[in-house]
Amino acid sequence: MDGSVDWRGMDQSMILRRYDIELENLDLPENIIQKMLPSNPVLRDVARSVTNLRFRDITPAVIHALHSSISPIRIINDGLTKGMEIVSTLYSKHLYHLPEVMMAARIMEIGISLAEKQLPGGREVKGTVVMHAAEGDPHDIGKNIAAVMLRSHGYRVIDLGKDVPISEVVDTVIKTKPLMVSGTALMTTTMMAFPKAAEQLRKNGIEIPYMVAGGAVNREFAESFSTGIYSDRAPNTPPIADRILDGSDWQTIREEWSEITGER
Ligand code: B12
Repeated sequence: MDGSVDWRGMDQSMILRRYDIELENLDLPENIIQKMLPSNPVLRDVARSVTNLRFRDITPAVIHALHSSISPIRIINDGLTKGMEIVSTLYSKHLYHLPEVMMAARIMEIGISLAEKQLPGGREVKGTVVMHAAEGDPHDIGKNIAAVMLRSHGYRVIDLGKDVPISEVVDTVIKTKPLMVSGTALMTTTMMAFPKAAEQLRKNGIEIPYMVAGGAVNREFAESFSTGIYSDRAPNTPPIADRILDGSDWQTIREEWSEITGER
C-alpha cells in the first residue's frame, strides 16, 4: 500500500450527498408542523395560517373558529400561540429564519387582535400589572401574549413595551402602585436588569412580587433575588395574579408555585 485511496469499489452517490442535511435536518418543516399542530381541525387551520405564513388565511380562520363557538382564549392559546410555538421550534432547528419568524409573529398578532375583540369586556378591573421587556431586550412577543391573557382576566395592564430602562420601570411602579410587576427577557445579556430593578424598588419600600419570564430565565434565577417569582408560560400568569390579589406575597407564591401553575 502506498497510502493512496482506491476509489474503484466506492459508491459514488455517497460522495455527492449533503452530509449536513442528512445528519442535522432529517425532518422537513412540513413534517414538524404536522406533528405539532393541534388536533382540533378548526384550531389546526388557525395554527397553520401562522406556521405557513398565510396572511390571507388568518382572518377567515379566526372568524371561523369564533363562529364554531371556540372561546377567544382557546383560539389565542391553542391556535395562535401554538402556531408561534411551532415556528420557534422550526427556527431553533434552522429550518425557518428571522424573516419567517417576523412574518409569523405579525400574522399571530392580527389573529390575536381579532379574537381579543370578542373577549368579555366591561368588567370591573381586578388590579393593575406593570409589564415590560428588559432593558436592552427587543423580544416582546411572549410578553404581548401574557398581556392579552391578563387583560382577558380583568387586569389593567400598563405595558411599557420593550427595551425599557430600569429607571422607567421603577418610576412607573412607584407612580401607579400595581399588584405586581412583570419583566420578560429572552437574552441572557439582559436578564440582570430584573434583580437591579427589584432592588431599587425595595430601597423605595416596595416589595410587590416581581414576576420574571421568557426564554432566558428560569425558576431558579427568578427565586435568586428578593421579590422575584417565575412564570414559565403566558397562560400561567393570570392564576398567579389572582393569588396575589387574594393577598399572597412573593414568598407564598414561591411556596405554592407548583400548586398554582400545575408545573414542577
Ligand atoms: C423573534 C425573535 C427575534 C425578533 C424579536 C421580535 C419581537 N418583537 O419580539 C428580533 C428579530 C427583533 C430578534 C432580534 C434579536 N435576537 Co432574537 N429571537 C427571536 C426568536 C426567533 C423567537 C422568540 C419568540 O418571540 N418566540 C415566540 C414566543 C411566543 O415564545 P417565547 O418568547 O418563548 O414565549 C413563551 C415563553 O417563554 C413565555 N413567555 C415569554 N415572555 C413572557 C412574558 C410573560 C410575562 C410570561 C408570563 C411568559 C412569557 O410564554 C410564551 C409561551 O406561552 C428567538 C428564538 C427562540 N426559539 O426563542 C430568538 C432569540 C431569543 N434571539 C436571540 C438573539 C441573540 C437576538 C439578537 C441579539 C440577534 C442579533 N445578533 O442581532 C437580536 C437582538 C438585537 C438587539 N439587542 O436589539 C437569541 C437569544 C440568545 C440568548 N440566550 O441570549 C435567541 C434565543 C435565538 C438564538 N437561539 O440564538 N429576535
